[in-house]
Parts: sequence; structure tokens; C-alpha cells
Amino acid sequence: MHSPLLPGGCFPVAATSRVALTFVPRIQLSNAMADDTPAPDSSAGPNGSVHEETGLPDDFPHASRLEQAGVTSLEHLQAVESLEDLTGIGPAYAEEIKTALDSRVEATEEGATADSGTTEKRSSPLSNGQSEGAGEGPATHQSIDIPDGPLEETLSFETYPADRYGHEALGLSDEAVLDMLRNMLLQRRFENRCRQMYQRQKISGFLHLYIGQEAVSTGSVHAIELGEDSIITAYRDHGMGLAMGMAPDVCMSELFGKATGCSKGKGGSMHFFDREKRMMGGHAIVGAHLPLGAGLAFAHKYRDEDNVCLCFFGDGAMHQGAFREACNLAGIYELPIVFICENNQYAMGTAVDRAFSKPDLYKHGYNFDFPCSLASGMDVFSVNKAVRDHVENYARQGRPSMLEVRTYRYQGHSITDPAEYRGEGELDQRQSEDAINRLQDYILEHNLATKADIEAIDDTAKQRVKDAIAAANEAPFPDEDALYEDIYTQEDFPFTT
Ligand SMILES: Cc1ncc(C[n+]2csc(CCOP(=O)(O)OP(=O)(O)O)c2C)c(N)n1
Ligand SMILES: [Mg+2]
Repeated sequence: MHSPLLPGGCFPVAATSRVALTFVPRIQLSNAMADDTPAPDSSAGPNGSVHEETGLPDDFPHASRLEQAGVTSLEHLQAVESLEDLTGIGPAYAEEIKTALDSRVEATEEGATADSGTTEKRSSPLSNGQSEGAGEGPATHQSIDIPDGPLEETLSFETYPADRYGHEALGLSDEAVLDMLRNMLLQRRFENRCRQMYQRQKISGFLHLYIGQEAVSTGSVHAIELGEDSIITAYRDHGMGLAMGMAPDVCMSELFGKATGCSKGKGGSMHFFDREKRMMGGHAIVGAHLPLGAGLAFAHKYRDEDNVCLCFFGDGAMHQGAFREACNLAGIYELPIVFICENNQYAMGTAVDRAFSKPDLYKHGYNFDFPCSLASGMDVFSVNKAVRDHVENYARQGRPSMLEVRTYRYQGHSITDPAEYRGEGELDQRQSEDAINRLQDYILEHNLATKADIEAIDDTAKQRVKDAIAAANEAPFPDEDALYEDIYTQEDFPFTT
């Protein structure tokens, strides 16, 4: 269903570095890929290639994974000497595939020699478990013959460090770069004023600021089809909303609890939402929106759209079981989703390296056979390139993946947190990497705008936020009756009737 002709257009694949943990295989099903096996399509990205046509039977185990690894027919498969060396095929799958291939070959040979009148019809292990007995369900094809190990695999992860990418190589026009700056400055100015408005008690309840992380929202949104692809995120959502094109006055009104807010003033800071723009929230419960992200991706697939879901979450959310549930579902349903962990180094006051037994968060996606990458969140171009690669090379091809973006929040967890747990000089050091300053420097160095132009862009951002505050001030609070609107009720729920 996912066309290899991408609506966003192809973009040049710039060099990306690779963190590789290489082991010498001690056992192999067979040896290296045969010379006559077609190499994976290099234009389709590091860990996957896509073929329009495949000779692999649809019911062949892991057919789509094999296609993505460049195996286009049973003949090709027979020529592959080391299945587990193929990207996305670990030892467990390799064993299954080999068993299926052997049976297929055996069946073909038998078919060729048998008398058609006496051939017994038997249930093929290649039929993906379509058993003859009704209601028995699909059979397992997993081998229980345990190979004489140890089993070893080679892992490889793309990286997208800061300062590697220029806008031209990413296919971004000069104007697109200035748009990125406009948007990042709007987020920064908006949130600086949010702090002030909280202190003036215009905003109450929770307020989690995104300051420092703006490159993540802006870089990501510039990598998708706005209004078609969907985004879902956690409660630190102001920046993402603004990056998705939500109007500052609608956002500020929501923070002020006004009826003109994006959630009619009833959602507040943590529940920015705009269905038309496909900004699907704003969710307060840590990790709870990850299965919703899988659901959004499922909807894209079910409706046969060529759209994807970017599912953002914090480092803290990865501890939740919902992370595993969502990834697993995405894997087995082959959903068009990119799981993007915004690792801002802290979950409330707990530093990431104190909370994880494996603090290289991008590696956690490998447990689901996802392609995984690590990007700098302090450079909007690195984020943009990483998200584009994941969207076009994986998600739009029906392959879920995981991206960790390393970033830093300058403020405390919420407005009431003085962030005393930081190390000495830590904030200054991180701020010296600021993504907005980095982009401004880039723009000046490449003569995309003058200093005066940049100041004018900043002034416009400040003015837009001022206007938003004025609009929010003037807007009415919701009517009391609105308390009972937009509430989900299930009238036949057994305990309430
Ligand atoms: C299920 C659940 N447990 C605990 C909380 C309280 N809580 C709110 S934010 C947070 C930390 C989340 O950190 P992270 O996912 O890294 O996001 P960040 O705040 O850094 O953006 C916690 C534990 C919650 N909202 N939901
Ligand atoms: Mg965090």
C-alpha cells in the first residue's frame, strides 16, 4: 500500500556515520551473500531497500523484511549465503526463513516428481499457519532446534551529529531555512512570555517549557507533509504545536483557559491539539500516548493513505510498559511510524544515565528489529535529515523505526522546579550549543540574511506573541455548561446504568 514514489520527493542521501558493534560470527547458517545477489538499493537508506515487485510469496515468513533487505525472489533467497547478515534479519528470523525455504524447495521437488493423482495435500508451513481445522488459528513456525551457539549479530546504527549538514544538501531553499528560524524564535519568544504570564497568574495549573528543544520540533515538522502526516507528543507540547502551524493566539488562549483556545480552554498547557493540522496532542500521562501513536499509524495504513505518524516521547516514557506495547504492535503490523525519543537528559529531576541500565536509548528499538538512529537535537538540520531518512526510507515503506534525539531543556521540569539537581556549569555549557544561535550563525555565514534581517524576524516573533497575549486576555472563559461538553460517555456502560 505504501507507494515507493514518495509524495515528499526524494532527497539526496548525504553521508551518515554509523556506530557499528561488529562481532565475528562464529556460527552461520551459510556464508556471505552470493555475488549474483542484487545489492540493496542504496538510495533507499542505510538499513532498508524497497522493491516495487517481489517474487516472494506473500505468505512467506518475513517476506517484507526480506524485501527491505533486497531479496526479491525465492531464487535470490536461495543464493543468500548468510541470512542473518541481512539487515533486519536476526538469527531467530534467519532460522525460520531457512526452514520455510527448505520446505518450499522440498515441496517443489516433490511436486515435480509425484504422480498428480496420488499426491497427498498437506498443510504447508509456508501458508502462514492457515490450518485446515476451523478456529485453530495460525501455527508457529519458530524452530525449537536450538543452534549450537553462541549466536552473534552485527548491530549498526546511523548517527546524525551537529554541524554535518548544510541546507542545500538537504534540498532546503534559503526561504525554508529562514522559516525554520522564524519558527524556532516564535517558540522561544512564546515560551519566555508563558513564564511571565504564569507569574502574573494568567496561566495556572501545569506549565512545562520546551525552551532549548526547539530544533527537534522545527526540524521534524519540516521533514513531513504538514496536514497529512500526523504527530503525537507528550505534555511538553507548546513548541510542537507552534511548529505544526498552530496559531499563537489560539495556543495562548488555551493556556489562559479561554474558550477560543485549541481545546476550548479545557485542556491547558498539556493538551494542545489541532485535528486539521494532524497535531494529535498533547498528552499528560507519561507513555500513555505511545499506543495512540501506533493507533494513528494503524489508521493511516488501514485507510490506505501514504501518511506516517511521528510519535514523540521523553526519555522518561521509555520506562513505561506502553513503550514496549506500542513498539511491538508497530512491528507486527508493520506500521508507518517513527518513534522519536526526545532525550532531554532528565525525567523530572532524574538524569538519564542514573535511570537506565542501557542509557543509549536508540538501541532500545533494536529489540523490535527497528532501524535505529541517534541525532543531535541541537542542530535543526541534523534533526531534519534524520527524520526525513526515517520517514521516507522506513515509515513510508511500512517499516517502523526508532530515533533518539539528544537535546536539553534549559528550564526545570515544570515552572515550579528550580532544577537544583543540575551539575555545576551544566546549563551554561549546554546553552553554548544553542540551536537557535547555531542556525543564526549558519544563516550569516551562508549569506542567507543579514543581522538586521534576523533582528526583524525576532521582532516579528515577539510581536506575534504580544498579539497572542492580547487576544487571550480579551477572549471569554468557557460557559459553565461547557464543562459537560466534549466529554466521552458510554451510555450503555454496565456499571453506570
Ligand atoms: C504514568 C505517569 N507517571 C508519572 C507521571 C509524573 N511525571 C510527569 S512528567 C514525568 C517525567 C517524564 O520525563 P520525560 O519522559 O523524560 O519527559 P520530559 O519531561 O523530560 O519532557 C513524570 C514522572 C505521569 N505524568 N504519568
Ligand atoms: Mg526527559
